[in-house]
Amino acid sequence: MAAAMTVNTPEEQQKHKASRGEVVVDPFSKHPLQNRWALWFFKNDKSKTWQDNLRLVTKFDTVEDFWALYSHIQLASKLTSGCDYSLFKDGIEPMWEDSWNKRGGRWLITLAKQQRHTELDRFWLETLLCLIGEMFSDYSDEVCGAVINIRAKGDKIAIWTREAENRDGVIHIGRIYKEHLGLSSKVVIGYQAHADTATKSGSLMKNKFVV
Ligand code: MGP
Repeated sequence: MAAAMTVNTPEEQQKHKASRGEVVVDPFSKHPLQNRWALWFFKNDKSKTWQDNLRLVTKFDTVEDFWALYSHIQLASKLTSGCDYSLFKDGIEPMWEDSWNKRGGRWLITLAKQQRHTELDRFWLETLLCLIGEMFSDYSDEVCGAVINIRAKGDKIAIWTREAENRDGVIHIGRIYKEHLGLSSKVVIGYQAHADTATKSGSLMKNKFVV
């Protein structure tokens, strides 16, 4: 007669090893991110208000769930014009009106039309990794999120920070961001306060800072 077999779950096996003082590396555990993030999608339907066109897709807080999501959704370059993705810290809505954004602004990367096929997806992935990897050291708390706008006139990517008057923080974030994108020192990027963006038309936009 066959002996009765004890089938332990992986969790039970880990506990048993730990109780014997063995070092346990849990192959099933995911790697937590410092923050939980929410991905939003905007699709331009002119019959609706701007806010009604904005939809929460999902939230994640581990490295593995980030990659699962990233590989599941359309690349930004494949979206139709008028669409946006936004990635914001959980609890912050991707709009100027949110209390975390209203005194803030954005480092804006404006792309030429042809860069959609050469740089856009790389820049956006790099932006996402800067956010979830908390790449801005002491100033990572200043970061609210990032937005990519797919537009026929030229795509845009921006990192939104919460306090446009925090000069040191804003400049630090801008410098590190530019470095991660691999932009040459000849390329100048500008930071604009949301309060100005919300009230002025594109060509009159004034940069508060540049790096
Ligand atoms: P946009 O989508 O940020 O850029 O803003 P786009 O389409 O390139 O247009 P441009 O004006 O920068 O050339 C387009 C419009 O969407 C704005 O003029 C607002 O009417 C609206 N909008 C954009 N944002 C980010 C917000 C927001 O945070 N709150 C509200 N209420 N409206 C917004």
